[in-house]
Amino acid sequence: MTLGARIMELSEAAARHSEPGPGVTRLLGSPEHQALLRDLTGWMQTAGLSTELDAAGNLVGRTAAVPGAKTLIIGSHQDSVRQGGRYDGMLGVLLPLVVLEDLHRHGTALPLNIELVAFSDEEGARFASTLVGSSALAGQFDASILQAVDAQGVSLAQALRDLGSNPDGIADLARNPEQITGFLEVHIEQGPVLESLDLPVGIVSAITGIERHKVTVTGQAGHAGTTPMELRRDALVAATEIVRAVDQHCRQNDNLVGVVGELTVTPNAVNVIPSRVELTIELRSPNRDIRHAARQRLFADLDARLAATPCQWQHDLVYQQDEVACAPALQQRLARAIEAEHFWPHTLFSGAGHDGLAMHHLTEVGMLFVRCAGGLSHHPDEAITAADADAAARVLRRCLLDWEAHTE
Ligand code: HGY
Ligand code: MN
Ligand code: MN
Repeated sequence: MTLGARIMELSEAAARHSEPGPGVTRLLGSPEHQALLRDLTGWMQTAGLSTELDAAGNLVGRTAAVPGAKTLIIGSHQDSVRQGGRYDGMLGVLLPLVVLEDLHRHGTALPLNIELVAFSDEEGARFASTLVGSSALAGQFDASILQAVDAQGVSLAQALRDLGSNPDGIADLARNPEQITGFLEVHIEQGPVLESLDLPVGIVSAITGIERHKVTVTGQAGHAGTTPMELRRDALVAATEIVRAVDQHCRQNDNLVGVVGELTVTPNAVNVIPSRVELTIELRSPNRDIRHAARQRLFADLDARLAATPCQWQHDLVYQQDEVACAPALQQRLARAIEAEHFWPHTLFSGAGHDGLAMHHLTEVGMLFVRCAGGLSHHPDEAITAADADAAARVLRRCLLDWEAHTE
């Protein structure tokens, strides 16, 4: 079986651990997540790795210790968005796993220690969290988010305990930077560039900066039949000003993208004037100064627009992370391996966020992108080919085998 075929086989098996419905929905601490952990532990052990479920819900697979050698962390996230695809995250766990399994089967020892990490939660789809597992390893974990609760009132701490992790130990997970030589993540591109260039893989130059705001628009509920139009304080009508403004500001700026991704109407009844709308604004840019200036302009515009309505609005910045440049040394390692496997080493920007946004606080970050069909992601139809999975696996294997040869 080729490396690519094995990767597709495991991806298929992992994708079954999902809530019912289109695509893959596997949220932190869920029964689906618990079931995946059982399979993943077995697959890692088959690949010759010793396994450990850590206090933050990360599953860590370690190669046999090489005395005196540093550790390269390789990994990506186990969790998904709601009704997402099967490769976002999991490809970055299963592809390296298959490469290590192949090296183990051939009795090939590497000149450095490898930690294969399946991070517990990168998407933050269940709690107002993100990068939970990677921020723990990077010593950046904010313990206050353990109190965050999901829609059913279950806390993040409880979700970790449901996994079999003890969140009390998260602070001890921070790795010693002296012992880490880098962090490599393999991930689907989630965009159209590699497909447009007919390339199976690419090298990431930088990961986008991101900020997220929670917004509440307040109006007044009322009878949808008897309340005169001119007396209404319709929170949803006011909220549409926000949705439209975010889209307009981002369309006018080549270095800015944004979305209102979540929107909840209260009381959400066919014959009641909406009294309250809760929504999220997310802005992304390769440059923090551009993003900050854009935020200022947008929020000034929104103040004016909402002042012209009979409703009030408030907003809270709940998350921000500046862009992260990938390390030139790791980019060069990937480029040499790509050329050694007879592909063109194209470098591209990541508009998606990744665990490297946390891991860069610990060590140098490098990313290898894999072509995905139509650039589609966060969608049930997310797809890659076995041939591209095989190409990326050969590039990663080459990069690891040549590691010593290029250590300055
Ligand atoms: O939002 C992102 O870019 C990533 O999928 N968490
Ligand atoms: Mn994602
Ligand atoms: Mn991802």
